[in-house]
Amino acid sequence: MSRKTERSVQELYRDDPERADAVAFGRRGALKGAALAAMGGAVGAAIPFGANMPAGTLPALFSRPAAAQGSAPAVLQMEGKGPLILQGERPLNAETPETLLDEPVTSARNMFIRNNGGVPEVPADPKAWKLTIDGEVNTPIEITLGELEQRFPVVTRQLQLECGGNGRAFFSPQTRGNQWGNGAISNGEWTGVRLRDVLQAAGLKPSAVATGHYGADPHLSGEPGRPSIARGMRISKAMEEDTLLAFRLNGAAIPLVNGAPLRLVTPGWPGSLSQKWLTRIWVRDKPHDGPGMGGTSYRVPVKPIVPGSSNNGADFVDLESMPVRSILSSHAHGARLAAGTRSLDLRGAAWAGDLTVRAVHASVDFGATWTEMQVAAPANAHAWQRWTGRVELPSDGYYEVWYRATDSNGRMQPHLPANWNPQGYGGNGISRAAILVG
Ligand SMILES: Nc1nc2c(c(=O)[nH]1)N[C@H]1C(S)=C(S)[C@@H](COP(=O)(O)O)O[C@H]1N2
Ligand SMILES: [Mo]
Repeated sequence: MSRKTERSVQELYRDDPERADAVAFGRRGALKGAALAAMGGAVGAAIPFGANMPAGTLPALFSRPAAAQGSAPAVLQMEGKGPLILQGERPLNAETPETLLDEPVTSARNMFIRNNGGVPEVPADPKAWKLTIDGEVNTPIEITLGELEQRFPVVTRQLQLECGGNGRAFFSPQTRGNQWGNGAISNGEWTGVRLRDVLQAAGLKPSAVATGHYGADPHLSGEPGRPSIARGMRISKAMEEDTLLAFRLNGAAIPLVNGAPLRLVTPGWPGSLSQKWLTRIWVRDKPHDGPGMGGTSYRVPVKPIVPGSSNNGADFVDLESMPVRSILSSHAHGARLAAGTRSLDLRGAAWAGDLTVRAVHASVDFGATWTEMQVAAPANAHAWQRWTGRVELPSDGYYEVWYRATDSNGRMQPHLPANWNPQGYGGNGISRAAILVG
């Protein structure tokens, strides 16, 4: 069928889902007869499990964020970086396509980039980079990177680093910010010292309840000394053994855009707590109040609010441990496979903030039946988990691979992102990848 028809189905769903439903499905219910043929025409293939297609849901082929679609995504061109999806140039933001996250340990070149301001100059002597720890401590510390490495035990861990807005593009209505698909996630192997050890060396006062983080990146306004972002966390997270002051990634220097020469890695919590180009940790006697704190920033409603409504976030809470999510890295969304393909060997990763992943399931029949995948143990706490599994296909045609993970508390990714909030945090609905066979 023509491009025009594809566009009109897509547009109709976007503009008037009720009417689109009525057109595609007749009355609410399963796709049948002429309507099924029309939908098949729109996706360009027969739909073997079309009878299971849920009313009111745009086919995945049309519903992925524009940035993640095969059509014409802007691609990052940067030395040392792979073909990431460019989300914006000022500040620079780039997302990793799910298929580039097929590596068990994310390479530096495929690590997403999320900047709120500019990128600092390359330091002439990284070892001389200075970090200050002050505030509610007995002995404020000013220490160089070289001294940090000498003085404290050095550890290496695989750690998930996920933007608090990962999955934002799937919220409806649309929310403010980078329209990330599922690719604002990395699982690098970080080397550094534990923040805990350094805080203990400074000696926390009983009044120490939170941290505040500062980096050397210039604010886009050019105003000297104005932080582009300065977030902080409760002290218990700062004292966790996987919260690192990191100075190496995958055994090599950290790329400048990813925070060299020194950054926080606060795994499992919003990536904004992993301050790059780290210069100062201010230990606070109350929750930190820098840019990126309070209001609707990195905060989610306690009681659901009306999607699309405005809210000052006064009754919201900070998003802390990230919710369970999965990615499919073996097959690109929109992939076309050879006629006669009758099974798919699927592969991906899943993670769940401070928790672990208990199960991953995949469906190729619009959720009527689910196949349990094999989920590997994490390399260490706070590393993501790889999953693999096979699904069978009865014939050529249009399929959607739906994939969803369940965390160690038994919470499963919801059908659609829930708890809508104005800046689109914590959305972790089930993902759907369109696959065409033949
Ligand atoms: N100094 C500084 N640190 C920062 C940011 C920033 O803009 N400036 N962005 C944060 C956000 S929102 C995220 S998601 C992570 C992204 O880390 P990455 O760019 O290395 O992937 O860095 C965090 N640390
Ligand atoms: Mo982020």
